[in-house]
Amino acid sequence: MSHGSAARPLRKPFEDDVLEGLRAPRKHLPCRLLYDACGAELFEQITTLDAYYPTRTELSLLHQHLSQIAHQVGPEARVIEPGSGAAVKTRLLLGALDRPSSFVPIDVAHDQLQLAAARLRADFPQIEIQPVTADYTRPFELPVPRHEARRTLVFFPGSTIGNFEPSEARAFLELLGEIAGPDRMLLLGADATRDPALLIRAYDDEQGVTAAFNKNVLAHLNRTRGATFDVDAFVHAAIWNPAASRIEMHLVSKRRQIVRLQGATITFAPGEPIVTEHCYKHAPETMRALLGAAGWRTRQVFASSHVPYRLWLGEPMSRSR
Ligand code: AVI
Repeated sequence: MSHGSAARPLRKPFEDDVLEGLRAPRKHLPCRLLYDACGAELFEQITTLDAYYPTRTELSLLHQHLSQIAHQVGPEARVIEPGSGAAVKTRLLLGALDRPSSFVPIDVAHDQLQLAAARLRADFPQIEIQPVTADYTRPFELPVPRHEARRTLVFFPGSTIGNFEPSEARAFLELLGEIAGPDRMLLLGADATRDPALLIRAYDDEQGVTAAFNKNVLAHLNRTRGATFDVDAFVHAAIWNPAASRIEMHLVSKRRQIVRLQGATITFAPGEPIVTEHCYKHAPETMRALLGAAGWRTRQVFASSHVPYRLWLGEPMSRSR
């Protein structure tokens, strides 16, 4: 049984990249800053919005295809989920699989993770629930399970793979393969939508929830690092970049202003943006190639008939069928 650890961080240490990003010619912040407790709550709200199609599309795909997925995964699998959050979709998965042996939710938000784990233990008493508090892009250890599993299924839903830069995405998928061991499978959600109107509606919703989610980054830096951002002096913008096939989340400075952070002074020109997140939209051929480069063969793809959102079921390159 493999219970490996991620040996190398995919992203820079937290301290390095905040100031470095704000001093760069194209100002940017690491997207993980979006997900403090307040940001995580706002993101949960986003997932319930009518305009934010990925969550409901993925849920409907899971409902439609879970029995087939469960059949392919087989009995007594261990499931690991990086960035599990409230683990809503996992419940569906665990309920559909044939006697899963254990579930390893991995998340930085310790309290939310423990709460989700307690709820899962109550609802699935026969499954060993082994939460791991960790930033899954950094080195972490997988716990040793009580019972040997027949296979490890990595569950990475929500199109979170789109928030990785392409080289990071490849390294991350490769790492998941190493951690999960030779008898592994992957169930991944990915979005390929390229319709600007649909995208802008989803990433700049009328209710302003995404705007609040984005602006929370500045409040977060004020709270945790003594930064002096005037949050109301920035506006949220979602920009579709067709050449890079990504939505870019921007915070645009309304005026010339100076912000202090960790002894440094950052100057903003009127209209100057800070890029806070990239949301890549992977065309199917791009995703297939990305998975292949990371050592995963595509075993099956489940596509929505409404929007170009897909669930990808992967297996090791070398596995014979
Ligand atoms: C978490 N992630 C998959 C979301 C996305 O769609 O890329 C983050 C998000 N950003 C703005 N809205 C949602």
